[in-house]
Amino acid sequence: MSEFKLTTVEEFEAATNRLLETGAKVGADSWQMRVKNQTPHCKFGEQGICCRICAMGPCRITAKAPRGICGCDAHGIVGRNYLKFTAGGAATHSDHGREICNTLYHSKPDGAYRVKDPDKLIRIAKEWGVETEGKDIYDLAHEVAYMGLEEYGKVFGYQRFLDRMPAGQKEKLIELELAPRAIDREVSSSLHTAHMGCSSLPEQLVRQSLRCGMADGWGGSMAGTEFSDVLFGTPKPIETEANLGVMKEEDVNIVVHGHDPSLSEKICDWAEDPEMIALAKSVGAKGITISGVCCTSNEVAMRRGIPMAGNFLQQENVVLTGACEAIVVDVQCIFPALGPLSKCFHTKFVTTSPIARMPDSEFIRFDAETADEKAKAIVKLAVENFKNRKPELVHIPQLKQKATVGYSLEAIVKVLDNVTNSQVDVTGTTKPLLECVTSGVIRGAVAMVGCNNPKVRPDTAHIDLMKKLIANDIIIVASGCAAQAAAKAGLMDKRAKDLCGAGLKRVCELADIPPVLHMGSCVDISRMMVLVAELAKDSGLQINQLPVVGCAPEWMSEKAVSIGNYVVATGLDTFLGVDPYVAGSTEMQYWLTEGVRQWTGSAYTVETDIDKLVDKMIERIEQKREAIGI
Ligand code: BF8
Ligand code: SF4
Repeated sequence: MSEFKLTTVEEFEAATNRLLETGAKVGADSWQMRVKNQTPHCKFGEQGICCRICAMGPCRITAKAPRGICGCDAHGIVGRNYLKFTAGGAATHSDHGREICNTLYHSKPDGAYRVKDPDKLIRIAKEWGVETEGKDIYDLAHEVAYMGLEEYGKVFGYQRFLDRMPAGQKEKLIELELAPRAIDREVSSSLHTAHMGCSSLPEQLVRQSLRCGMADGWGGSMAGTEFSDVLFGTPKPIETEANLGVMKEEDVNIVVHGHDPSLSEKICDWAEDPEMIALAKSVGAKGITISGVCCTSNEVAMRRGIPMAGNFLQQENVVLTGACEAIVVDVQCIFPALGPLSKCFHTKFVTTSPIARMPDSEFIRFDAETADEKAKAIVKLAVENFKNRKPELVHIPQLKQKATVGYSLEAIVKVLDNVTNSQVDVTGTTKPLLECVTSGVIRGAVAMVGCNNPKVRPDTAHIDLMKKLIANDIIIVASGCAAQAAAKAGLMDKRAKDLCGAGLKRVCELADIPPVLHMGSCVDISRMMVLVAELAKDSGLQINQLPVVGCAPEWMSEKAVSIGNYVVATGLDTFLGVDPYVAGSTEMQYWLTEGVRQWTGSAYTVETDIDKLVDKMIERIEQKREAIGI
């Protein structure tokens, strides 16, 4: 086995720079150039103090003009902007979850979508009080999927998944008006609260932001995760590779990008079809390689071992290799830049959802009923495009790392069962993990999530933070583009255990795991919520007492703010490396970083100095340990 070495950010950047040279040859635009054009950013927007929610404005707050025309002050404007930002994110994740419920509702024994994990379906059905005895698995799937869809518009009551919380927490959230009702209601109610002439009181704007986030985390995202597992299988540890070097010059390269596994799973199925492989050979390729970008990549990596070409700010790079026959997208985090960029190469930019239509793309509408036919057509289109490659533009940076991915909650519980020598039958609980934490072998855990953002040197914050945390015996569960940063660096290679402190290294050896556990895509942060709920139940503590924190050092999207709100509302302190446009209001800063603690026992910390951010996290974890006497 070759010697193990992490890939550095400098190596990532050298590879990108080489690709940008190709881009320059063909006159391609890049995000690096657009950042320069957009900098410096508008100060009003940056501080959140520009309001244009009614046509008397736009109003901008300055020392001379401390109120908008309606009299709203900076705190109200920043707060309303923050709530609208949250609503955008919660709507987006939740609509993804709704699509998955819809796909499950259309599953058939002989159809494009089948139930791959019937045990999980039965577990959820029982949890929801559905009779399962003697029922056909597809009848059950349709019944549970329908109930899942009803969670979006239920007339009364709260999200069903809240019953997974430790005793008393749901009731407390109801009392505080933080428990999410119907998912769509929380999104609508947020837009109503933030409408002209409604709330301008920071306390209420923050309260509704948390509640709306909770509708995402314990509603839409959780449905997305759970029913994706039912349809496509609950992830188990699986080997894969990460970074642009996973693309193969001799193959037809199809890159899947976006979020909903309903599309990417079908593209993967058809890329394995003998007829398609024969077609690829007939056009001069050796075969077909699928790789992924962003969360859809996480989805297919953890269920099928499909390699990860990269994360958010690497999406243009896959086209710049000159070896991408098609980049196939569904929804979210897709740069409209991919349209014009693809036109500089032979790449087909295929959009598939009416939710995400873009200029300069080929639109092939994808849906559950015609999934196979459409996926086959897309794969065929890519294969036939191989002959249009311009060999002089082809350059695939030879950077990649091995990664073990697929640590669903179920998988984590299973692998950690091997760690303790406890005589008690602990199978199926988080007790082995708790024993590692209480004994101090592991000091705590960090949920590392989120995106890339040009405001932070891409991937540096993720990688530097993770290295320091694991060296301090803090285990990491990662999702989204944070997970891909770790995989590209090599932190999901089991050999990265040598970078850990002695305690975590021992756990990694005994359980045969890497120190950074890939827990999936961004909707899968709901897996992390169930994990902490289980840890709390098994330890007899509240979630907010656990030595666990959340961190999004390079976040950029509305979804990330929605996530942050539900992670805080669930009880975990959350550390951000990018300010969520609240610098313009001391009151909003107070509510997010201190005020919410009276409700949830947790709050945000915003720190753009990454060294300080990691030290603050470690300090918080140690404080939590001390408070519970471990
Ligand atoms: O949902 S981490 S850049 S890909 S928003 Fe987007 Fe951010 Fe990546 Fe997935 Ni999540
Ligand atoms: Fe200006 Fe008030 Fe209208 Fe906002 S709601 S644009 S602050 S008048």
